[in-house]
Formats: sequence, structure tokens, C-alpha cells
Amino acid sequence: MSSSYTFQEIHSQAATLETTQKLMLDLSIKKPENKCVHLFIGCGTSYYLAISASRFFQETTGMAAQAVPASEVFLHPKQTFAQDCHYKLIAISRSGTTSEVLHALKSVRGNKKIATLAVTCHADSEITQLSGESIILNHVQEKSVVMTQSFTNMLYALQLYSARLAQLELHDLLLVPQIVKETLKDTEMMREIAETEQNQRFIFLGTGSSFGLAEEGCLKLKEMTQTESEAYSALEFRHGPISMVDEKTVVLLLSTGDLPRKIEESLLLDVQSFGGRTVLIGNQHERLGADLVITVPCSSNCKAALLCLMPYLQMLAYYRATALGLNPDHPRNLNQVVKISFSS
Ligand code: F1P
Repeated sequence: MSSSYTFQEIHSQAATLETTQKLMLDLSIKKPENKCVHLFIGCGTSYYLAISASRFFQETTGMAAQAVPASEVFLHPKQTFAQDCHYKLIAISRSGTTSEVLHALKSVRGNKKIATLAVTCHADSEITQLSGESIILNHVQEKSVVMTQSFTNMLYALQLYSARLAQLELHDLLLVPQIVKETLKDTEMMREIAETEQNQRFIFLGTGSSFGLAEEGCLKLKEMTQTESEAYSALEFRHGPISMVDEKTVVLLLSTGDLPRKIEESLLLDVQSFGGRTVLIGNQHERLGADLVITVPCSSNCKAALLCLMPYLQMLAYYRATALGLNPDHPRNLNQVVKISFSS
């Protein structure tokens, strides 16, 4: 068992997800008074979480949802908010103290058309004081600079929030902690990909909600290992970026069953024909010609599978960091919280 915080935080996430589930089932959830757009904001990992959560929210509730980086709220308010709409601003931040998120909340304070909800892992942080409502996951306390279980827990909380707001049957979502526990039993296949010397460039592809996960997988690898990596909406990859593929490239396709199998297969075959290695991760049970297939242990129509593939991507970055002799807990050039002063 590794003594790294990152390793321990990845491996204890099934237990914290269980606590998040209890907390979200007990939370009283109010329907918005007015028809409103739900605007999810955050920075870094929390922004990628916002992308995934907003897509899930809109699909689940039928209400309009979008995601933008927190800074867009105050840098481009007219581009962000339409004049004739009401909004619910859902501000996501592990620390609850990231400058842009706080500045965004301050910039909408007093605006009667914009309600606010904070999602954070720190009860006493400023984000909760600046927001009308809060979802607080105080049981998720990470020591590592990089966010791992805070990502899955805050995303899970927002998935449960969406499903409860829509008064949906929660069955699949309730399985998440158990499925994550199963995935964490075997992540060795990621070690081989991480440690193979030839693999120097990593591309993460996703669509819909899983695009946020692709972005987050890519960020984990960048933060922990400074490896050249990129994320794309799966079919966008064919419109130019595919020309980067060579024998040093690994393409990881996150599959949630939304892309027709034939299209997934032809994308994987194209990558292989240019010399790249392909990894298919998701709730699919077909090989589709991929060099490696990782199937999340749940049924193929289980929406929960989306979140449950995250531990594989987190472990890919962890294994690569340790193989390169880097400390995954302390990436270079990075702190747990980014603070910028906006006062002149
Ligand atoms: C957001 C964030 C992290 C990043 C680093 C700096 O933090 O950008 O995603 O890994 O730790 O901060 P937060 O607003 O969620 O606390």
C-alpha cells in the first residue's frame, strides 16, 4: 500500500461516495421558484466537473443547464447571462476559496434574477457565506494538491441532486459506491499503459457528460506527470487533431454507449492505422478492435457507469507519476488553491 496521499484518496473514494449518497438522500431539495437556467461554474478540475454535471443535469431534469469557467461570469457577464432569463448559479470548489469562484459570486450578489448554490468540501469556507444554499461534503478532506475523490464526490452529489429534483428512480445511481469499490480492486492494466516507454502522448475522448471526464483525465495526467495530453469531444478529434497520432500516442475513448458502435470502431481503427494505441473504457461489452478494453462492472445501460470510470484515469496518472519518479501529491508549479487578487 502506497503512503502517497493521492493513492490513499483514490482508494478511499468508495467509502466517501457512500457518505455522500446518505447526505444527498437526506438533503431537502427545493424546486426553483422561477423557470431558470442552471449555470455551473468552477476552475480547473471543478470546471470539468461543472461540464459533466451540467450535461447530466439537463438530460435528467429537462431544465436548461450550461457550464462556464468561473472567470467568465465577471469577465463577460453579458455573454454569460441573457437579459430575459433567471439563473441558478451552481458554484463548485473543493476548497471554497478559489479567487475566481468567489469573485464570480460577489459579482452577482444582490441580483434578484440569480440564485446561488455552493458545492464544496469545506463548510467554513467563504463560498458558503456568499451562496444562498450549499451542499457541503465535509467528509471529503484531501491532503494531495490534485483533486481525485473530491471530483467524484462532488459530481456524484450533483448527479443525485439532479435525479432527486427530477423525482427520478435512483436505482442505478445508488450503485455508484459499490461499482467504484469494484473498479478499484483492479487497476493494474493502467500501470502497463502508464509505464510503457513508447507511450509519450495521451489523448482522452468523450462525448456529452463524459467529455468533462475526458478533460479531467487529461488534467490529472498533466498535473501529476506533465505529460503531453489533450482531450476532445470524440468526433471532433477527427477534424484535425488526429494528424498528431503516431506510434507514441495512446487514445483513450470513454464510451457510455451514446456513440453508435460502428463509429466508435472506425475511430479506433483509424487511430491504429496511424500507429497509435487504443483503449476503450466504459460500460460497453464489445471489443470494437481496441488494443485494450476496460469494462466498468455494471450493466450496459447504467448511466452511473460514467462516474465509475474515473478511478481508472486517476490511477493512470498516479502510476505514471511514480514510474517517472515524481511525487503525485505535489505537482510542480501548483498549489491546492489558486489565489489571485482582483482589487487594483
Ligand atoms: C480548483 C483548482 C484545482 C487544481 C489545483 C488548483 O480548486 O484549480 O482543480 O487541481 O488544486 O485549484 P477548487 O476551486 O476546486 O478548490
